[in-house]
Amino acid sequence: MKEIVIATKNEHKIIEMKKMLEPLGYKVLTLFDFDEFPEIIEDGKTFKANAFKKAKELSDYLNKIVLADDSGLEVIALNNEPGVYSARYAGDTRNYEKNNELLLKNLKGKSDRSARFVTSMCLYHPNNDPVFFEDYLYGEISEKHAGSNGFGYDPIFYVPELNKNLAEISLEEKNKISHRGKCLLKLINHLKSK
Ligand code: ITT
Repeated sequence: MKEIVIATKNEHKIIEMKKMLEPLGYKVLTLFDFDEFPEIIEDGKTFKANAFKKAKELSDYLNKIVLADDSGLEVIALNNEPGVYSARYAGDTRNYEKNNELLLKNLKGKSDRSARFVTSMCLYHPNNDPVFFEDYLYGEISEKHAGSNGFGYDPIFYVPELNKNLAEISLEEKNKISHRGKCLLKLINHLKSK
């Protein structure tokens, strides 16, 4: 069986990514399978730099093919914040509720609420050049929370075409339109062409 290691411990991402990679016949391993591996410090200035760092460090350690994803939210009226700091916008620990509250507070009174999710992926092969993919989901930050699916900023991210917030749609629907889903599709097409 073909094997791919995804460089994450984010359980929501793992579910989203497994759902798309397993039907292609991949055995998907995650950082949970290599618990001894130390936490990777995401100190890059761009999503791409972080994705590369995560993929390279883990691949160098395991000598396996690694896929790393770095994602986040860019809000136009906040000079593209929280950006690469999306996970720790409201502080050091990953707290989705606090992050959302802070974002809504910082956007209070602003008329432009447009935003986009970004996913940058790096596929790192021990013997080949790294391959990069990127994709986006455009929308708006809503005034209020809606829905309980997904994770992170999903409850406050409004998708105009669906007239819904991301947390109101199913995982299948999210994967069809999301930054990560579309990015994975690019990756899958690349893997199929090999
Ligand atoms: P790993 O680095 O271990 O993969 P992470 O949670 O830190 O997990 P990222 O750095 O890629 O993941 O993402 C940063 C944050 O961006 C994440 O904690 C969420 O708050 C937000 N985010 C990313 N993708 C999202 C999505 O599809 N929906 C909602 N929020 C998302």
